[in-house]
Amino acid sequence: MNIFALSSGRGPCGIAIIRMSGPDTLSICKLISKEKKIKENEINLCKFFDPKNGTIIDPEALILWFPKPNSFTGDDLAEFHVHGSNAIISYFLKVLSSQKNCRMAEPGEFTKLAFQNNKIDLLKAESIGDLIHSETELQRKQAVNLVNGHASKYYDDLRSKLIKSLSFIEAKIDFAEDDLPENVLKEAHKSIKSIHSDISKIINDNKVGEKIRDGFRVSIVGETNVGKSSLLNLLSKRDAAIVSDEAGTTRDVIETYLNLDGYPVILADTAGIREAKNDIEKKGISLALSKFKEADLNIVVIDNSNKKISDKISSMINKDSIVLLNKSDVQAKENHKFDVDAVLASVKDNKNIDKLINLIKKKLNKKFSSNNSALITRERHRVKLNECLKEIDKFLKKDQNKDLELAAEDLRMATRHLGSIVGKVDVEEILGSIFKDFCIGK
Ligand SMILES: Nc1nc2c(ncn2[C@@H]2O[C@H](COP(=O)(O)OP(=O)(O)OP(=O)(O)O)[C@@H](O)[C@H]2O)c(=O)[nH]1
Ligand SMILES: [Mg+2]
Repeated sequence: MNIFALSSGRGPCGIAIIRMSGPDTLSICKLISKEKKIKENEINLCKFFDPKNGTIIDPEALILWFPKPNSFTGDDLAEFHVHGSNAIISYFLKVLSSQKNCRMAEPGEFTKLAFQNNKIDLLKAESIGDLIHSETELQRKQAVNLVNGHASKYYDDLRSKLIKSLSFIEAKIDFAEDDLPENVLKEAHKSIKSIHSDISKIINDNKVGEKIRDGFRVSIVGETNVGKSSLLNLLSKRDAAIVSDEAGTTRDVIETYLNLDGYPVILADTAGIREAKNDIEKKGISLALSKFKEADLNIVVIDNSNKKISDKISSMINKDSIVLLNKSDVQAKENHKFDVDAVLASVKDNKNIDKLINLIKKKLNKKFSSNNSALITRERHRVKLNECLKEIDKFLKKDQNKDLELAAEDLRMATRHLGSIVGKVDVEEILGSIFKDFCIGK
């Protein structure tokens, strides 16, 4: 079967790229271009025709032809660069779909083929997906690291170490005592313990990899009328929330996804904290408090012209919060001091908001910095690492003198779990879930 898809965005655009992979790629290239010879790994300037009636589809186009196995998918592959009008794209796709054994690719199918043909491992396949979907600089950097295979190498090395220890233990089972050096088991144990500690470190990383992929949770909290919704609107550059001088305007949680100077952030505006007068207000305040609790960082907004800060608000100021002393454009009645990070600003005049953004970035950076060479970017990796740890724990608890064979089985399981992160085993079950999020043409 041959697959094809529009790999670039929809038109109209300068150039559209249509990709095709499969055994008949070259013959189809020749058929639609009427070229007798297509140079491999080179750019071929050509025209494209409808083979049914000779109509010119595009008078000036390109074919990039990559014979297998040195192509992205590992199968024969071609890229057709055509002018990016919707009419040309539709005509071109229609011609391809009318060829024998040709069908539209499913989302991520080119990458899936690359994986099945051993061109890339699972981590790389996932990271290509992340790279395509990256919206902020931090996400792009993380995906580039993964595409470059740093994490794959780290997991592969850990797995090799585990297999080596396992082979010592199997040798101990298979051979008589005297044939093996005395401390073989001890060494294996030591190595397994160090693997255990390495994996634990990766797991206890504050979920930084997943946060970068999905967004850091930042909540805006404070009393009513202090300018919380105004801040959300300013940061998100749109009127996402209603702003008014009526106290208690915002009753629900309003969330927006932002690229905050390279940082992916899910910003939540919340109802003002106050004595609730009715059930709806009560509910709104309780939602605000739960957003406060689940946030990675809170911006506690205080009206600079207010005299007193309530106990409830004071209790919300902690190491995971930044105080935004808002309305610096009006006269302050009190000189508020805080022992956490604070910015005196005016949302109305957009004054010192850059300072606030820098502080948000600094705090997120500090809280989520990690020295690990492998960052967990998906729940799937976390689940596998936890399962691997569980098996190692089981192994370490067993009496090596009595249960060596059972202990070896624990290690075998641990190796499998670790291997399945990069895709060495148990592949089929996880394939579907990974590639379904891809776009068609990748
Ligand atoms: N002078 C001044 N007024 C501001 C500033 N920021 C917001 N305001 C005004 O303060 C009032 C309340 O603003 P909102 O953004 O609705 O405040 P809020 O905290 O969301 O209020 P609730 O939703 O009721 O909790 C509005 O009239 C805003 O225009 C500021 O920096 N300076
Ligand atoms: Mg509001």
